[in-house]
Amino acid sequence: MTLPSYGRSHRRAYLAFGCTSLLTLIAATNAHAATTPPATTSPRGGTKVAASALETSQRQTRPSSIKRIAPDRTANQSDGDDTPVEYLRVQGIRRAAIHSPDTASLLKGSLGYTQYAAGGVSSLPVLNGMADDRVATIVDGMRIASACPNHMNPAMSYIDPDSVSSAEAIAGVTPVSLGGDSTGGTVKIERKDPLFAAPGKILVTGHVRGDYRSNGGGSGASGTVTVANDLLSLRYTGSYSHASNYHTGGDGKQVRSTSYLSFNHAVTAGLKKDNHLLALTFGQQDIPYEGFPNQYMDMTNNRSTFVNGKYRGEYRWATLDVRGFWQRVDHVMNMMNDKGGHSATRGMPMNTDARTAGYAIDLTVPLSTHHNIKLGSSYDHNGLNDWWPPLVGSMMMGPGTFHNINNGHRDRLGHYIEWNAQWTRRFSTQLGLRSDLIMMNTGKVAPYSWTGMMQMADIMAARKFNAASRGRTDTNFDVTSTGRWHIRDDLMLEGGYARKTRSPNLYERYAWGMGTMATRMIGWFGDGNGYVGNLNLRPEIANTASMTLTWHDPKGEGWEVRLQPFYTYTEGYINVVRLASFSNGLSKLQFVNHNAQSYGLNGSARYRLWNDERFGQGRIVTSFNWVRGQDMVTHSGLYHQMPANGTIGLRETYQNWTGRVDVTLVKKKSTVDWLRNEPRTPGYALLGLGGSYRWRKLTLDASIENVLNQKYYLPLGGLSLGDYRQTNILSPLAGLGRSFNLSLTAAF
Ligand SMILES: [Cu+2]
Repeated sequence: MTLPSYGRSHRRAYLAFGCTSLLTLIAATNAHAATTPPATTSPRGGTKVAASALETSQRQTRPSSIKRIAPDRTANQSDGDDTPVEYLRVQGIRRAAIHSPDTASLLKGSLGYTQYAAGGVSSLPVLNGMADDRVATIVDGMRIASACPNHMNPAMSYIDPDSVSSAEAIAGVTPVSLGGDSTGGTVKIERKDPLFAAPGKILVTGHVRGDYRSNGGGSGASGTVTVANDLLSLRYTGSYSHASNYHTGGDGKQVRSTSYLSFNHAVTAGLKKDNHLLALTFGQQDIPYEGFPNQYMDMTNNRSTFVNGKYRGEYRWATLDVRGFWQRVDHVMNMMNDKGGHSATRGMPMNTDARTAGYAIDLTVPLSTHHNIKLGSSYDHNGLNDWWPPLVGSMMMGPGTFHNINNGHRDRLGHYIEWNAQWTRRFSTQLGLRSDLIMMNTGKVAPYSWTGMMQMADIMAARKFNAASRGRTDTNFDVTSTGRWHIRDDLMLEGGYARKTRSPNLYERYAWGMGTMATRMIGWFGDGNGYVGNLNLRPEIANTASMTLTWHDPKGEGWEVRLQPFYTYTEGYINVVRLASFSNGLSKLQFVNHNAQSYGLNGSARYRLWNDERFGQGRIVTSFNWVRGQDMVTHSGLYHQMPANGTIGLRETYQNWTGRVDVTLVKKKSTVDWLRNEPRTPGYALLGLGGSYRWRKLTLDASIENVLNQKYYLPLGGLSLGDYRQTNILSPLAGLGRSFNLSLTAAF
């Protein structure tokens, strides 16, 4: 459901296609600035949450002041734009109202989007019930796979929210240009582009921000500074965030293994000449520790270094985007104190290192005023080693090293062609074809010992695995076809079909251990079960039909109602079968292909209540999501399906003040995946209050989360394994109790 909005001129028409976020770059190349459509133009059906309004700042040559943008919609947003601008947006700075240091939380409120709990800065995306690897997560052009058997370091954990210029989640029927090798949709996060000064001037700009959250004593700080002339730009961005364990509502119990500490640094150099822009970012992230409340392990160190380059050129006949990147991740897991701690003889060391490198080339060629073609080629190499050093004196974990993935790699070569056509002023179509070649292999593995009686299950499994042929090549084809019809001035219908394919990840194919302990170390589901890979897995193919009906105020921004039903039939959905039961009632599971279906309905509505001089502007905003998923073989519910839920919010803007009241309602989770022993969780309602005040270049935001201090359990949170270790009680993971949050931002 993602057709671009069309501008009025030819120039606009073709520029608006597809690559929305990159429009910020064109804006920076002044030759075409005058004809550039608004950067906030967003593909329909997806929801783009602009974490900042940098786009606007780039069109101005003096981006140093904080400026309020009309809260409903910016005046220059195009007719069909669907961006729900629910909070005050501040230039170049993340929305003051977002207090979470987790980038995945920027997408909250997008149609069909939820996230499931992991570490404090590492939650995982879910779109229309499709989670994690099923969602193509592209961070600043980099498609990064989690380098961990528990997916502790997913793509969005590598960028802090303050560095983000736009975050976009598009469920289901996504354009082929936005990534193959996924079935659930795309999450696209863009880093802020370099800023340049007006000719003959020097620009020095930036901001600092401080954050405090009372629950868990969370704190954070971030800052950025840019020095630029009209040709060169240099920017440094740094951030840190920290929290201790948080407490639940009600009885205020501590939720163990929820503390973390994280540091991010990035330097971006930009070069702009005429219609060409080059940006090079070098960054490093350090997470010295991060607890995972629903895993047996914690992250005891994660260090990532990356280089990411992008070039955008505007030519008479086409627009060219080229990206290249390299990333190295060194990841260490063990048990933090809540889980018993670690030393030379205690805990369980597990190491992973990954190297990712890739490129992406996109070429947009206008054929006529009403047609354009987009062509693309991309390649990612992902190399992975996963080994578990021995524990001194342990019979179970020694005397050798356990090689879980030995020199594994997963390479992806993708090509696509996308045709956009504007048939009449009110009707446009998009047709896309894509092929992805996925090549995977891994070397021979080894258990802790080839002779120990305690490791017999793993010894047998390793022998079998080493004897098997392990190289796999998948040839995947995707198709997307969508249409968008503006039936009347106040009514728009978009609809389409997509066939999307995802190949298994390295662990789904190559996790080979069969011993209880080894299998429990595998799994990114937070469910406490053990997982075994399957060399015979096929790619899963999702067929999705979806439409979006938008009924909106024909003249202005007074109101809008959107409804989005969808249906997906997945051939060979990668699900599980039970191999055995553990003594605590949890299961040893193996990945298998089963057909599955999911369907649901997303909706949102907003209405302007008042808009005048005396009372400012007041609005009511609501959203609703419902999804069901079923395994057609076992007839179990699919895992990680959020129960019906909705939000109702009230927003008030008066001069420099904004206020907000939010109620979140979540129904009890009664449809569960019994194969994975998914817990049922009761329904709940949460109240949130917040307000911001702007004074010159300062913005202060204060809010209270979970005002009534309700105790509730996260429907997608899995089991509270950090607590289990101490209490021997298996319970669902509880959510955050009341928290007073404060942030102060100063721009210069
Ligand atoms: Cu890990």
